[in-house]
Amino acid sequence: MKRRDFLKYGAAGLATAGAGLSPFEVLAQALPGTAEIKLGITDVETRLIDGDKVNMLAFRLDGGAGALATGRVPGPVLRVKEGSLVKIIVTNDRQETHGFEITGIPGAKTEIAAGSTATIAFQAPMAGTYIYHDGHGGTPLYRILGLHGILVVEPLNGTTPAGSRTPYSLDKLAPQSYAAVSALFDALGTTERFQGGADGKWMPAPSNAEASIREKIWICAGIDPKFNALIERGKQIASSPLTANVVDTFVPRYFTINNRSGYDLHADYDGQLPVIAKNYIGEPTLFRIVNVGLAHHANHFHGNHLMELARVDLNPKSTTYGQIIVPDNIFEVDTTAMWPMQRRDLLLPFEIPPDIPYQIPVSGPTGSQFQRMVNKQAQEPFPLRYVMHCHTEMSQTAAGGNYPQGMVCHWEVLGGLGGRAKATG
Ligand SMILES: [Cu+2]
Repeated sequence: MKRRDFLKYGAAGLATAGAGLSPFEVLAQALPGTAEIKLGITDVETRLIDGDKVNMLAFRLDGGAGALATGRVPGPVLRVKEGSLVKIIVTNDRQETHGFEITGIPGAKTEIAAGSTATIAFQAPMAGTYIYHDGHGGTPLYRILGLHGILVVEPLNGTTPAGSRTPYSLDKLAPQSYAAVSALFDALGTTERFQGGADGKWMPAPSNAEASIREKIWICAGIDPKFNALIERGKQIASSPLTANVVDTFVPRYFTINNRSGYDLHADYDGQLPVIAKNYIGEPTLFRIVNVGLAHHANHFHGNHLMELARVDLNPKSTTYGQIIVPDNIFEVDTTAMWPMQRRDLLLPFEIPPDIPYQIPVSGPTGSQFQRMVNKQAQEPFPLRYVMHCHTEMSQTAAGGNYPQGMVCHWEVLGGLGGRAKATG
């Protein structure tokens, strides 16, 4: 780490630096853990939904496998523990200067000259969802060309007194938010609405995985090919009237989630960041959704309401501007507003969809009752597929107007309550 970077990071509380130890090592000794991540900035070719190909800028992960090693849009999902010391080393393979910063973590920002390497170090803040991206020159140019990804900060103490896992450090939340989050996650698996017992609890993704069946990452964006045409391998992106005024000249013709549109989202292939949630009733699933594009989106999930767990305060006049807000009143929503650079965590409960009729009398915990979608007793054939589409109508299109090929996909109920045990047992 450059000394300059360390000073930028802030040396408060580090006055006791021991002889022979770098500031990084001293800080590392005082924290619960360290993480060192090596990224590269490169370019890749991407095939769009209509078969057209465009060049994109991409992050690659040193030590990653497959597409992550050579470069992928979005960049690798990085997972670190709250409070740990994180060191990110970025090598710029390109011919122009790039930047690297993490939205929501002040000071986590650097510049990387063509062909060189730079490092940022920071203490991982409050658990939640963060965006890393290239905001070089204060424009979104390189971000929309592909240089974006998610940093997930995992909680140090995310377990409620009753033993339910949550995505947040409960002791860092205000008392009302603590109560609301614990009440929801404790209710999972234990009530008539949220059934499933121990299997009905939320489970975080493993720390060494980008995502999991119970934790999805969705990165919303848009592509305007006239900007992608500026990228040539081995050549510098030249300044032009286009690059000088990105926001006014960017006209998205493709709308993407994890860099794919429409039909290309119906299944996940090797090397892609998974999109589609496929679970059984009683298997709540967390969605970390961000918008790195320049258009507003309003993602609507059919079939279940989602519990809105966290968002970023985007009001510049607010005292909590830029911070993650875990509300003290968790709203149920079916459509979630995603302004540019918004980040939201939402829980899709995988509860019995309300459009499935009550039919089968069973004896339940409170005596005889009607229960729907018990495994193998469903009134509907599985899998049930429910639409997810963006209510900003324009963004359901791709290739300049093909509907429905933009920000449109689905989520899937594989089977009824207890179905996974039966399917695997
Ligand atoms: Cu809708």
